[in-house]
Amino acid sequence: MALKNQYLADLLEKVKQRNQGEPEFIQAVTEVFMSLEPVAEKRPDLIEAGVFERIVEPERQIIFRVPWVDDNGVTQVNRGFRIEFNSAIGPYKGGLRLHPSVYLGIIKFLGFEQIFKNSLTTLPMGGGKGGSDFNPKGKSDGEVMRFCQSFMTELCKHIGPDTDVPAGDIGTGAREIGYMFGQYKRIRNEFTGVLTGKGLTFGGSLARTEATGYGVCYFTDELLKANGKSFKDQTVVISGSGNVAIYATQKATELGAKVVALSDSNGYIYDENGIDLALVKQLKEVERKRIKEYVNVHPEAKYTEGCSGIWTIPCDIALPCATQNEIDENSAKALAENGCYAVIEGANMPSTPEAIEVYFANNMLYGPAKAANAGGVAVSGLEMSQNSERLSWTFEDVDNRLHNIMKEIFKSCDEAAKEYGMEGNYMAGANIAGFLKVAEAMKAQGCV
Ligand code: NDP
Ligand code: 2IT
Repeated sequence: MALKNQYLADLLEKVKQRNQGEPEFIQAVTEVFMSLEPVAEKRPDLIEAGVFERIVEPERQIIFRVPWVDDNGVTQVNRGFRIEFNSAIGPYKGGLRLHPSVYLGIIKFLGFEQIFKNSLTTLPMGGGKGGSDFNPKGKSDGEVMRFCQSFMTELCKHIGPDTDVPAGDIGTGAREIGYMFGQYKRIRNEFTGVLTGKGLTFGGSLARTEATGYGVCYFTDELLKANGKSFKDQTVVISGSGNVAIYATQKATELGAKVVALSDSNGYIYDENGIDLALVKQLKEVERKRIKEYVNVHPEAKYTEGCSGIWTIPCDIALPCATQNEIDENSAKALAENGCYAVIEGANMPSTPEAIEVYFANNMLYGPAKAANAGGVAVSGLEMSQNSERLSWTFEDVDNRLHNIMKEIFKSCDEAAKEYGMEGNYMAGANIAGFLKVAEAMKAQGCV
């Protein structure tokens, strides 16, 4: 599909020229521009103010060396990133990804998506993202700590509670955030809410751990209800078995669905009786083991090597919660052929553009990541509020606020899609609603 709006088509060409070798970033910008065509037609003032040009260029990109010593006394060197993409509506906010596949293009796509996601949350947060090509898998706690300390030794010069507030993402959980917080506090001599996803004994928010997965299900629930359906008695396939997948499984089950599959980067399990989540939590959160260990306890379940086969399991609803581009055209076709009618994204950009075309061609319900998975960063925003007032709210209070935010996000996507003549296209709705708030702020603040 090509852009029809000449202004956006020319600008996309420039973006491609300027960001060569970063296909994930180009993919994210292309999708947003496709949705923004009617906005560009209707709002020449935003073109005049240079908003489109400015929004695709990060405000600041920080790339740094992260040296650390492994358990054998050998020096290792990783590359650290923090992309401070857009601060029009609040301090930069977004997670830190620790995964060997991390390079500039991944962090830029994530940072770009974060601008619109954070805008949709209704909270005052700009867009940022960071991380490193460090692989925490197979490392000792000591190695992870030394890496995190070295990473923060540089990062602490650039962040702060009113400037830039990182959090978790793939490979960065409570352990890593704890080590990073400790190092920030030590170097800056400040106890502040500079990171979110902190431990509950040092400023973390109740329900942050659950927030992204729960939020995905609250959003899905709204989307299903608006289309005359519900989670009740539906068969659900969820990819991944990390933070987002685990709590999406929990909430989908609470809402009456049966989750039959989970995966990791090696393979997937299929349990027709419904996933035993207590076991998955033990394997993944406590023991840091592979998902295939599940069948040792449940021999009636089946483990298959390789990730993409999970999308051939018949289901009503699919919630991709692992990583980018995990559903390609063929996987999307397999989902459609086997009766799946809704795909709602827990991971960031898990569907390729071709997969999204398959969803639309088959009239499937499609909930885009930047709306559906915004619950994590929304509760991060609530953690910042609690840190500012030096109070902590109850689980119920945070969870209720999260639920209301997810309802609001669905409403904004739905209404923006309708207003721009694309009813039911929540991808366009999310992009338009997320963009407009940031665009108005950028215009009002002048050419900065
Ligand atoms: P975790 O590190 O907790 O879990 C990631 C899961 O995805 C693991 O099961 C992992 O398997 C799998 N995975 C990661 N990379 C790949 C890959 N290249 N191929 C196949 N499987 C892979 O991360 P989260 O659950 O936090 O994040 C999952 C997704 O959700 C990401 O896209 C993230 O950006 C997004 N997200 C996270 C939020 C949060 O609050 N944590 C908020 C919003 C979005 P393995 O263990 O084998 O690597
Ligand atoms: O992709 C995301 O929204 C996150 N990884 C969460 C970011 C945050 O600041 O909580």
